[in-house]
This record gives sequence, C-alpha cells and structure tokens, in this order.
Amino acid sequence: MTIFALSTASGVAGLAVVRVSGHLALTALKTISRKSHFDPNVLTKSEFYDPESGNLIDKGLAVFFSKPKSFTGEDVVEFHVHGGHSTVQLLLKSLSNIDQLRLAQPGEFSKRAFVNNKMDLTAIEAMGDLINAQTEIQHNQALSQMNGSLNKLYLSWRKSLIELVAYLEADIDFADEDIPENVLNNINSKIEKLLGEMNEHLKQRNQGEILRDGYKVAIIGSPNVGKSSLINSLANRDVAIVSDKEGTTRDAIEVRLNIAGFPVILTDTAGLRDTEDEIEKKGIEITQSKIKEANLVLELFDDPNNVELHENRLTVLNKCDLHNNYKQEGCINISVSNGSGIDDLINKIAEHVSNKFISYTDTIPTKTRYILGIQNSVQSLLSAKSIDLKVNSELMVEELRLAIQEIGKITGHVDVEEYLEVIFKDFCIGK
Ligand SMILES: Nc1nc2c(ncn2[C@@H]2O[C@H](COP(=O)(O)OP(=O)(O)OP(=O)(O)O)[C@@H](O)[C@H]2O)c(=O)[nH]1
Ligand SMILES: [Mg+2]
Repeated sequence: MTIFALSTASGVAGLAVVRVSGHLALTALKTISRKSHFDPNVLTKSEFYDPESGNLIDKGLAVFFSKPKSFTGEDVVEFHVHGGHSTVQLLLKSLSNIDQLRLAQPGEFSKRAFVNNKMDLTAIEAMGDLINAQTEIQHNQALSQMNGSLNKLYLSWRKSLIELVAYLEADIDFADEDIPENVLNNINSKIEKLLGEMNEHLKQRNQGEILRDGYKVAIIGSPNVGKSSLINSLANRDVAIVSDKEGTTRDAIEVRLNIAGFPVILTDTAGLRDTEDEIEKKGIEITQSKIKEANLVLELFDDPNNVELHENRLTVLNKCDLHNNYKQEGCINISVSNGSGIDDLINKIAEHVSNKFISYTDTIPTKTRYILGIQNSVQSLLSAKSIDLKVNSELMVEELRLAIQEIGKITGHVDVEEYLEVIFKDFCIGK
C-alpha cells in the first residue's frame, strides 16, 4: 500500500507538507498535479486539483524522491501547500480517493525506513528524541545518535561477537580444520575486552537518564523558609502557593527548566518538621522519597543561626534581605524577595549538572531498552567466559549467540545468516 499523511504540525500555518510513500506516490502526484513528468529531487511549482470534482485545491510545490534515495527507501512525494485546515483536508481527501492509497499509521514512514534499511532502530528512536528535544544538550545527543553514533558502537560489538562465534563454529563443525592457535587463545581476551567496553558504556546510563528524564533537583528545608517562593522565582511563574503559614506545601510540585542547555526538574516539597497533621505527614514522606530520587538536594534555610552544612547538598540561605544582606560562609546567599543571589544559585545548579557530563561522549545509552539489552548481553558474556572452551565450546557459542541477539535487538538486526557469511569469508570452508 502507498501511504500518505500530513507531516507538519496541524493548524494554521504558512506551509504544510503532505508526504506520500510507496510505489504509487508518483502516480498520485501526477494525478493531482495533472502533470505527466517530474524530475526526481527537484522542487517543482505546480497546481493541485481534486481529481473527483476537478476543483483547484491550491498552488504550491511538489518534489518526488525516487526509491531507494528517499527517507523511507520507497518512492516518496511531498506536497508543499499552504498551511491551514481546509487546504490540507482537501488534499488528504483527494489522496484517499486514489486507489491503493491510504492514510499512514503513526510512525509508519519511519517503520518503512527501518524495514528498508535506511535507518537502524537507535537512529529512528533518536529522530523521535530530536523532535521532542527541549534543550540544547538533548538536541545534540539526539542528532548524534540519529547520525549513527550508537548504532556504530553496537554494530562494532555485534561484529566482534559474530566473529567470535564464527571462529568457534568453525572449530565445532570442522574439527579437522586448522584453527590458528592464537585465535583460540584470544577468545577469552576478546570477551574480556567486550565486557570492559559494555560495562564502561553502562556506567554512562546515569547521563542517559538525565538527558531523558531531566536532572532532578529537590528543594527541601523547614516550613516557611521560602521553598515555594524560590521555585516560583526560578520558574518565572506561580506554580506553588506561597504563604506565611507554616506547612503550606503538601504535594511535591515539579517544574521543568532548561539550565545551561540541560533539562532540569525542580521539585518544591513539603517543609520538614515534626507534625501530628496526617496530611502534612504524608507530604513529608513524599519529601523523603524526593530526597532519595534527587540528583541534587538543595537545602534552604532562612536564618543564619540554623544553617547546617551537609556534604552533597547545596546549602542556600534565603531572606538575606532580612539580615542586612548577611552572607553565610559555605552557603549560596539569596533573597527571593529582591532577587539577589538567584543568578549565583542558577550557575551553581548548572555547574553541578554539567559536572555529571564531564566525561560526556555522544555514545551514552539513552533508552532503558538499550540498558537492558546490554545488561543481558553482559550476563551472557560472563557465562561464556566461565565455560572451558576445550570442554564445551558449543555452550560458549550458545551464550555468545544470546549476547548477539540482545545487541541485535537494540539496533534491529537479528539475522543468523550473518554467522555463515563470516565463516565463509574468513575460512574458505567451501573448498
Ligand atoms: N523577606 C523575605 N521573605 C520571603 C523571602 N522568600 C520568601 N519569603 C516569605 O516567606 C514566607 C514563606 O514562603 P514560602 O515560599 O511559602 O515558604 P515554604 O518554604 O514553601 O513553606 P512551606 O510550604 O510551608 O514549607 C512567605 O510569606 C514569603 O513571602 C525572602 O527572600 N525575603
Ligand atoms: Mg511551600
């Protein structure tokens, strides 16, 4: 089937792009444009007509990409028309009236790109991340992954594993063949090397989580120190109720911010104190769990005499305006009321989050799916390592196969034919 859909956001806009993919894409374009020829890759001015009524839909531009040189790997056509509901609806209706054409399902263009080997799964997922990226670092990460940084890494592991299996298979099936001694000796050290690389990669999962879910900063402290005032000030809008009554905030209130290009989630929490109030108690339990989850705890005080410095916490003294702009050593001194020190605080948060990315590379596991696949692969490699090659090489092959499968699932390659190819290529067994 040839599929079509509006590829730009719906709504009133200067332009809208409707994409068509499949063997009838060019036919659809010719039908609607009433033109008999389109050069591939050339944006061409055209009028578009409803084939049923013969009415003009719009004047716009069209481009045809001949397969396989297109996003999906199939023939693709793009209609560039004026944005807006009626034009787009008329064009979609005209397309749906053409035989063998139907509206695309969500993600169907990308799925076809994957099926036609235009992109691996990590690149496709990165494309989704790019579209959803809110901050610069998320953008950069998505772009690099879309351009194949992760795919390259996972493919290199997969290739090494396939080579290992190929060598071992050759040993099993062709025991008389001369397998170079050094190849057999190297197998364990190759497994060891892969394990090292995978574990190193897994260590960066924390960065992947931050990019995906945001760097979590919990604002905690006694009641009334100004936690809600601070979150409102940082968010630039009123997200939390502020009052001089102690114990105002009960639920945790989250705000997403972009700090120095990083996604940051700030959480305002219920003030910590002993209380008999059941609801407030619940709120304090939530605060405790937010402290555990947080990448950074920002502890707020409003009285220099109460300040306690905790390691691994950012200590902030608020209401400095009330203390003649008093400055406490070891604290970030701020006043939400007059705005002093707020920039210092933002810089400090930025410093903490960017420190997490000091060893940042563009190959970090950005999805739980990747992490699980690699963890399973590591387990299989550990089992393989523990097997004596001379006693049970078949079992070792089995474990390595599992590892290959796990990595293959991440990128979307799971093809057994590949082992055979390597055997024939490296060992000339067909003789
Ligand atoms: N003078 C002064 N007052 C402040 C400052 N920041 C907050 N306040 C006041 O302190 C009081 C408490 O502020 P909140 O932001 O509600 O405090 P909280 O920590 O969220 O309190 P709970 O939700 O009860 O835990 C309010 O009356 C604020 O106006 C400041 O920098 N200077
Ligand atoms: Mg509050």
